[in-house]
This record gives sequence, structure tokens and C-alpha cells, in this order.
Amino acid sequence: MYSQGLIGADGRTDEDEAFLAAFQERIDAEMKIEPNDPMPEGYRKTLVRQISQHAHSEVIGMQPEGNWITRAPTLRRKAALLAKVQDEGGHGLYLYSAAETLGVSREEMTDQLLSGAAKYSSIFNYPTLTWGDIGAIGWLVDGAAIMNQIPLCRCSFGPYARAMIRVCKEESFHQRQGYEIMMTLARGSDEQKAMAQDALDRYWWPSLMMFGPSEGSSVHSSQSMAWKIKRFTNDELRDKFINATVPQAEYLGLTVPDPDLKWNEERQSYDHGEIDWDEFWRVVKGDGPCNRERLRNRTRVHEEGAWVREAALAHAEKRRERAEAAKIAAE
Ligand code: FAQ
Repeated sequence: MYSQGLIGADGRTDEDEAFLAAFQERIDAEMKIEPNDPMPEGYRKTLVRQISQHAHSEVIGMQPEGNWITRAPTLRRKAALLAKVQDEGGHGLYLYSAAETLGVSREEMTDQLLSGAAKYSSIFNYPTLTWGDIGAIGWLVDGAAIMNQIPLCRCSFGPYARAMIRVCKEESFHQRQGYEIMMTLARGSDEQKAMAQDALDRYWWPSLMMFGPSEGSSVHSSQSMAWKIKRFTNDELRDKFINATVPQAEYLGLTVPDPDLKWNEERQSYDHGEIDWDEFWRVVKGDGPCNRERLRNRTRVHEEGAWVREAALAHAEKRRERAEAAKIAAE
């Protein structure tokens, strides 16, 4: 319906080759691809995979912070956290809608998440043990998300690019509120400073892992860059994030937990220590500290929400019947 099954197929005809070349020309000319435009099947699949995983991440990402809404230290902190968690749910909805324009249904995407077939960001499988973790998530996790998502505002697929513009604005606010929590803790009592440092210690490496595997192991990067879905490699974005974040940690008077972190004058970038890729893949494959809990909660909430979906469908059906009856009466 939306696409042609061309990429990767053996025995392409001259017509196929001409279609692919014309599609690439549109991409190279920075023209946006819209849902009803013809597109290679591989392009459509890549977008459905990335956008739906992104949506799942936003929705599952509500859990670690949601854990602290009832325990936020002041009313002001509670209101800001509540709004942030709601924003993340909203981002999930925009993204599911963007993916739906590619011919995949919300039900299919939800089934893939709940069955464990679809991934979501590794970062949300780590626990939020202290209030400091809420600061660290806003500062580091939203900071990493912005670094990754600003280039996605220029993604070649129109609905995804447009959704990202609004999402990035909201993520910037989230990053600021997280950094402000860290500043308050870092200027507080010895115990509060220790809490901020502990949160940085536990969230630093998982935040670097959010950018995905390094060059050799990133299976999708080169094709996604050729299609201008991604504009930078995972390593390039990770470096940009480190370069922006290290001075922020210094300003807080906190220590980044990487003894090998060193400014490289030649690269004009920090060199960093080895990321524990075994841990990354373990978490991605379902064996992180909170994977089971996150999916269990999501499944329970989905089941408990069945009546809402049924009521909404019944309401839509009633409206349709009424509109139909009114049309017949008017004829
Ligand atoms: N976790 O070949 P690549 C947020 C998978 S939103 C889990 O490099 P690609 C807001 C990858 O899917 C955070 N899996 O893949 C917030 C692929 O597996 P597949 C989410 C990962 O797609 C803040 C395989 O590894 N953001 O934080 C991860 O070219 C606070 C090979 O990797 C997005 O989703 C990972 N970290 O690049 C919410 C942004 N990394 O699909 C609440 C959009 C890689 O073949 C609170 N996504 N994998 O089975 C992207 O930019 C890209 O998809 C990457 C991965 C960069 C994540």
C-alpha cells in the first residue's frame, strides 16, 4: 500500500533501480518523504522499528520517575515531576501516531512491546533508588535524549521530524529541571552532595549506552544515514553528549566516574573509558535490573485499561451511527 518491496531484493529490474535512484535523489535534495509517498520497503520498516521503539521508550520511561511522584520532597517538585511524566506519555502518543502513518496499527505495536518482541531504551531498566536519581535522569537521560533527537528534527520522514520538534522543546525543559535538582543537592548538606554523586555514578555509564552500539556493531547506522533518518553515528552523538556534559558536572563539583576521561586536544573532544558492552546487551536482551518489573507493570496497566478502550470504541461507534442516521434523515 505505502511502499514497494525493493531494497535488498535480488534480481532488481531496471524499473526498480530507477525507482531507488529517484528516491535517493529526493532524500539527497533534502525533500521530506510523507506517508503516502512511494518508498522502499526497507525505509518503511526501518522507520516503523525506530519510531515504535522510541514510542515504547517514552511510555516505559514514565515508570522510573513515576516511582517518585508520591515521594517528591516539596509540592513544587511534585508538580514539576508530575508534568514531566505526563509529557513523556504525550511523546509516546505523538510517536505512535507517526508510526501509524506507515501502516502499522497501535495494537500491533503494543503487542510487540508486551510480548518482548520490540525493544525500548536500555536506560529505563535501571532503578530509581533516591531522589538524586530523579535529578540525574532529567540532567543525563533527557540530556542524552535531546542530543540524539535534535538531529531527528531533520529526519527525512516528515511526521517523525515534525513530532521531534515539539518533543525536543519539552525535553529541554526536563533537562533544566533535572539539572536544577542536581544543583540544589550539590549545594546542600554533605549527605545531599553524596546523594548527587551516587546518582551520577550509577547513571553515567547507562546514559552513554543510550546512544547505542559503537560503529562496528551498529547494524542500521550506515543505511539510516544514507536515507537521512539518522544524521550522525551513535559514537558521534555520544561524544557530543560527553563534551557538553563534563563541564556541567564540573560546575556541580561532581566527579564523572571514568578515570580514563581525558580531553584530546587533537580531536577537540574527550576520550572516554571502555563502555561495558556486555552489560548493554544483557540489558537490551531483557536481563537488566528492572526489565521484568517494567514489562509486568506495563502489561497490568494495559489490562486494567481495557474498559477505557472498549468505552472509547463504543462511543465512536455510537457517534458514527448517529451521524449516519442524521445523514439519511437529511436526504
Ligand atoms: N537500548 O544499529 P543500531 C528518552 C538496539 S527517549 C535498547 O545502532 P539504530 C526520553 C537497536 O534498536 C530514549 N536497544 O540501531 C525520556 C538495534 O536493535 P534492532 C529513546 C538499543 O536504530 C527521557 C540494535 O541495538 N530514544 O529518553 C539501544 O540505528 C526521560 C543495533 O543498534 C530513541 O529511541 C538502546 N540504548 O540506532 C523518556 C531515539 N541502542 O532494532 C522518559 C530514536 C541500540 O535491530 C524519561 N532512536 N539498540 O532489534 C534512535 O535514535 C536509534 O534507534 C538508536 C539506535 C540510536 C537508539
